[in-house]
Amino acid sequence: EQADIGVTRLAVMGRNLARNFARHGHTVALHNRTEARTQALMAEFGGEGNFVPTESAQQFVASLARPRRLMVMVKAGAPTDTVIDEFAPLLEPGDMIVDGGNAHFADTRRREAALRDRGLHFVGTGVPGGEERALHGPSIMPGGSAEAYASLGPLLEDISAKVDDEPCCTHIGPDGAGHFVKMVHNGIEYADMQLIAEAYDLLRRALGMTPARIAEVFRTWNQGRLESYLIEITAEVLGHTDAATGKPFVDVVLDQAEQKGTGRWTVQTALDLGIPVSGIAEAVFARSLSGHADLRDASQGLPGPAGRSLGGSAAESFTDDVEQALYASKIVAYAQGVHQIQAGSQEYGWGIDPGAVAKIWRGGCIIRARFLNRITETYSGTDQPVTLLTAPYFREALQAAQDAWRRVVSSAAELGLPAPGFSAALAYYDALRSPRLPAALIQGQRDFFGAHTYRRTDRDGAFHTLWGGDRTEQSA
Ligand code: NBP
Repeated sequence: EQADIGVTRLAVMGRNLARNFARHGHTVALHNRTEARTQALMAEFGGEGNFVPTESAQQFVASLARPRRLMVMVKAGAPTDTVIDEFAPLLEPGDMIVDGGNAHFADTRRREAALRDRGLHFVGTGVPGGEERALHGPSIMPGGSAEAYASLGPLLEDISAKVDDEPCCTHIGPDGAGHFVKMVHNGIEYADMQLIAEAYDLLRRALGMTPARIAEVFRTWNQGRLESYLIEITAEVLGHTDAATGKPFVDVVLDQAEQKGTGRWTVQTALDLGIPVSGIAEAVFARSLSGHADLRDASQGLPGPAGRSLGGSAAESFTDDVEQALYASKIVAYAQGVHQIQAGSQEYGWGIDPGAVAKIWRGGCIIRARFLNRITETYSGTDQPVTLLTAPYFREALQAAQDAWRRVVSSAAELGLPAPGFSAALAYYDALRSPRLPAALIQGQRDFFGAHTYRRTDRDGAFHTLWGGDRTEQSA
């Protein structure tokens, strides 16, 4: 029997995606460099569906129905090129290689162009959520040609998460579009996690609440508009007690956050595109700051308003205020992420629909949330806002939240508690609202020291003032 699709490299992700295809009735060819993994999968899960185990690249390729659909689940980076180089010579025009690893979109663009020259399709596909989602239905973000999606899409949609019976998989756009969107998804995930962590820290240190009590607060929030996977698991983590010590789990974990790099890529790419993703950037920096043990140790003696906490009426309403600040800051993080997706789409001619992206993020990924429906709604009409912030639903939410949001940011500053995510989000919001920005002064400074020229509000053209002379203005 010829297989509908093949999966090569059967580590946790490849193995679970292969099982997911098989559970949906597809015949799946299996291949791995070390054959023991193929045998282990067959021994343990061979009964779940139709598998075609193979022992060599040639046998693997021969087992696939044409046009061949070959999914590569390899460690991102050089190994992906190694595996592509292994298979491309064995394939024929019209065949497809799907890379479901965490590739950088620029690598995906390069690989797609190289394989297109050989008549092959290359589909760089974002697959978030880890091994559990790979088995039970991830959100899937494929990039590549429309022709490739026509053949592959139905299989990917089959194995994707479903929300309201709709697949969390859509054709994102050509070449690197899928991996770009997956990258920004991860950047938003960083921001979302940082904002939640700040909310926890403020409740703990400003109000003196215990982790168990804060877990209850998060459980309550998860019944409302903040309902999301990350809020849900936050309550689980905060409610967990360390078996060895009997202490709250969160108190025995070393407070140095790690990262694999997709958040960093999001910010690096945003810098290249000139897109202000300050909320996402603060989240990446907050992780790196946490890891600088030497810097933090050396700073322990620095003065601050030590030991103060909120009291009286401010304390009573603070929990609700933090919920508002969290929601408002989250809206800003998503607005920034959507802006970056739009900028990437424009730069590379991808034609990405942000509403369709938000829709497939509603299930099968880490940032899945009730809230995403609102983003889909925003971009489904013809009247698309320049920024998510001015869409009616979000505008109203920000209007309702802003007083509380400001109280939280000022309380944090007064108490000496870091809230970089909340603060950066509020500064972004206020900067966008400002009719005039001090950027005018910066232009003046640049013209003063470097004759960099400036534009005027009242006339077209570029101008330079003779700062060192009689300060007359010249047309540049
Ligand atoms: P890994 O990324 O750990 O490795 C997958 C396979 O890569 C291994 O089984 C190995 O195949 C192969 N490989 C390595 Br390692 N070095 C190689 C090389 N130099 N040449 C050829 N093959 C090589 O597995 P994974 O955790 O299943 O992740 C697969 C992809 O999915 C990665 O890109 C990852 O970033 C992405 N991803 C992972 C998760 C997650 O939670 N794990 C979540 C989302 C995305 P072998 O067995 O034949 O040696």
